Amino acid sequence: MKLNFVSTLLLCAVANAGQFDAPPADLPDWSKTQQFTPDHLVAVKRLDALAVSPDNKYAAYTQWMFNRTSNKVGRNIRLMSLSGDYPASDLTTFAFGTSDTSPVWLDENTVAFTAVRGSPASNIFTVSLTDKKISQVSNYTNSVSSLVYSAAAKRIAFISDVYKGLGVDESAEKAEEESNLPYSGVVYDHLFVRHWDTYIGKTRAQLFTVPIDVVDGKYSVTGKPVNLVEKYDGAWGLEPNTVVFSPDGKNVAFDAKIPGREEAWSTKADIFVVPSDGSQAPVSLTPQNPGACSAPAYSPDGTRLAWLQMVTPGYESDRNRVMIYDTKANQVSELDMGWTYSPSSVAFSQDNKSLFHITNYSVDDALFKYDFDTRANTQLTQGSSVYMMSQISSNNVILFANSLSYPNTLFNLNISSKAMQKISTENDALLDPLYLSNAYTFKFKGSLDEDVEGMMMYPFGYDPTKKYPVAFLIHGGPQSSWVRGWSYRWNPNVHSNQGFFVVVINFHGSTGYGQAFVDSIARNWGSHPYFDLMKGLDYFLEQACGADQDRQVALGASYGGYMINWIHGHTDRFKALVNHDGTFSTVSSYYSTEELYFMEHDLGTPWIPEERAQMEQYNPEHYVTNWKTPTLVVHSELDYRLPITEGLSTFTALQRQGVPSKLLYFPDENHWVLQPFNSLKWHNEVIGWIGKYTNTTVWQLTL
Ligand SMILES: *[C@@H]1O[C@H](CO)[C@@H](O)[C@H](O)[C@H]1NC(C)=O
Ligand SMILES: *[C@@H]1O[C@H](CO)[C@@H](O)[C@H](O)[C@H]1NC(C)=O
Ligand SMILES: *[C@@H]1O[C@H](CO)[C@@H](O)[C@H](O)[C@H]1NC(C)=O
Ligand SMILES: *[C@@H]1O[C@H](CO)[C@@H](O)[C@H](O)[C@H]1NC(C)=O
Ligand SMILES: *[C@@H]1O[C@H](CO)[C@@H](O)[C@H](O)[C@H]1NC(C)=O
Ligand SMILES: CC(=O)N[C@H]1CO[C@H](CO)[C@@H](O)[C@@H]1O
Repeated sequence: MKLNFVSTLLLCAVANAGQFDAPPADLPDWSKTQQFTPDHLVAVKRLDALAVSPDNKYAAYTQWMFNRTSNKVGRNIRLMSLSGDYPASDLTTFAFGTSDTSPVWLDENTVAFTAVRGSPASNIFTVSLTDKKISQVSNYTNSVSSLVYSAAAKRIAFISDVYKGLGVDESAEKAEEESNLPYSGVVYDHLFVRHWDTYIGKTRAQLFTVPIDVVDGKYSVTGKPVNLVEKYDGAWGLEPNTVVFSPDGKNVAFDAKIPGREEAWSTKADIFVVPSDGSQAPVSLTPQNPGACSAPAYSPDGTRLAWLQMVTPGYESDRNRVMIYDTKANQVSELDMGWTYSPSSVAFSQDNKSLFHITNYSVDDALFKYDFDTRANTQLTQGSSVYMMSQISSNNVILFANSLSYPNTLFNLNISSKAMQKISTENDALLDPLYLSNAYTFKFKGSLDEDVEGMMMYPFGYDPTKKYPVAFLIHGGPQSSWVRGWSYRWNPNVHSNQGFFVVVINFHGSTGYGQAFVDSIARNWGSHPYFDLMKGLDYFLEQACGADQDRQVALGASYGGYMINWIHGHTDRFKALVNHDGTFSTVSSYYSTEELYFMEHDLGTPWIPEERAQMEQYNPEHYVTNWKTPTLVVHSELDYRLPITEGLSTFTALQRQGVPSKLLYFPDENHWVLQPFNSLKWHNEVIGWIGKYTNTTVWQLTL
């Protein structure tokens, strides 16, 4: 049976009267604008890891680059002066094949970072601002990462993968012994067997601190690393995530998932505090909370520790409440910000009087400032996704933001005027001449008679007298959102630049519209979202006479790939489909995925009869006999979230029924295609597929 409740025989409003007919004033002069292609996408310099100096005069950050000729990547550390014209230069020399990362300031003249640089593993190095001299500080044989420094503690914290009861170097020795065993079999007695893209071995990413001081004029480690979580009295293997020192340096706070037999179906993650010298076991501040806690942050005066807390057991997309712990009174209270949105990170202001937070809000990941006294919650940024921030003065914040039209870029935000001054320029020469739209938003009545938001982009060279094909992109998650943010994987501007209208819909389940909207997708994967998607696309077509209704294609990954299979069983409106790492069967994917809590919350547990019925109700596998639309399937071997068999099953159903189809397989990618050349290949096949079925000439990979 087909649920063809959405008409595909729509007519656009009277020509040139629709909301999306007249070219908006901010479209470029096409004769002076070039196409943004996947070649540009992989050439973008990726900026990350912002660290501001203790005197707020400099910012250090990492820069990643790809050399297409040698197929190599590299990463170095850049330095920007925050006074004057924001000049930036290399702090460590860039070289393809090397990676300097995790910059932290030890003092006003010294940045520590991790690198290999000829040492036996990834180690701690320093670079001096005055002479750019690089010194090796640690010489461990086991890699360290994620540096955090406290001048008050004179300790540097890092993460290293170690065996139970073994230290950093001892773990490298043990790993060497294990790799020389004459057999390869590994025994498991509980889940996880694998996670994301890795089989679980015998090591865990544990948190260490090591004393560090200036000896004979240079920074040296002055003791042995101490494992801060070794004394934890629960199941072995606590893996700290966000790590922060208390301002007095005495303690370290971190969030960590509770390890043990229930790991695969529990989301419980606690906030812990531990002495920074490891002299006592970590203590949980959230022992009774069954959900996930994250993102701890101390106030500069050390009187409070804030974090984010979900309360529903097993629900990874529950609302993040902001919790405030009074460190003296030893009391926790929830900060009621008067809404049901879900911040993803928090930071106290320098004067301890407000809390900055980054929150999905409509189509942005926006920076907000909550004032404790007035209880005002002020949105400071718009049109972008804020990624990292650091307050440098009472009225200024340095932040990384990205949007649909620019990748991660540094800005100086004036808090009172909310003006954002762009201060990094690494990608200007590459991107300035190109068509990069920040999209146009629209709203329509979707499922449950509620407002649903979407975004659209105009095709490159848009001429209102012509017709263009439509690329309909469907987000994954499903509890995430299309935002005005940059992506190296699903970048809508790639499609608009190939001559497509691009349409995206934040269907029920999307974040950024309050918690009830997020919650509504559970056990409803094929209903509200499908209705919203079809309704939103129809709305767009009514408003855009230039959109060719006979040349619509739909693409999606993960849940978006589930939805492609679901769409395929329920409508023939699309000329072609692209399913990347999508669910084939809600039942088989339960048994093969790693994070069972997600499946159990969203779809149910297959051996509980009424939940099985819900899983079956929205199982795309039931509708494969309806499949007729040419479909490209993309799946990767290291995808343990939705394993390769889901993609192979989809391809089997297509091939066995004679539906035009192709499989693009990556042996060395996970749920995401990350390697730049694989990204180029991905784009070649994906754009080639939708180009072929819409009679559109598109970009092709050239070697
Ligand atoms: C990229 O790699 C090629 C081949 O190894 C080399 O000739 C070229 O100089 C490299 N480009 C840069 C910018 O380093
Ligand atoms: C680091 O240790 C290696 C042996 O693992 C040694 O060969 C090397 O000289 C040491 N480097 C430094 C800078 O201490
Ligand atoms: C906030 O805390 C820091 C660190 O203790 C302190 O230097 C500063 O004076 C405090 N500011 C206010 C306004 O209390
Ligand atoms: C920030 O904005 C305010 C209000 O518009 C203005 O008075 C002030 O000069 C600005 N500060 C900076 C550093 O630009
Ligand atoms: C495909 O497009 C070309 C020009 O772009 C046109 O000449 C041709 O008729 C089109 N073919 C179909 C089947 O629409
Ligand atoms: C686009 C998007 O979904 N951004 C963020 C929304 O918030 C969650 C956490 O609540 C983040 O994980 C997402 O990256």
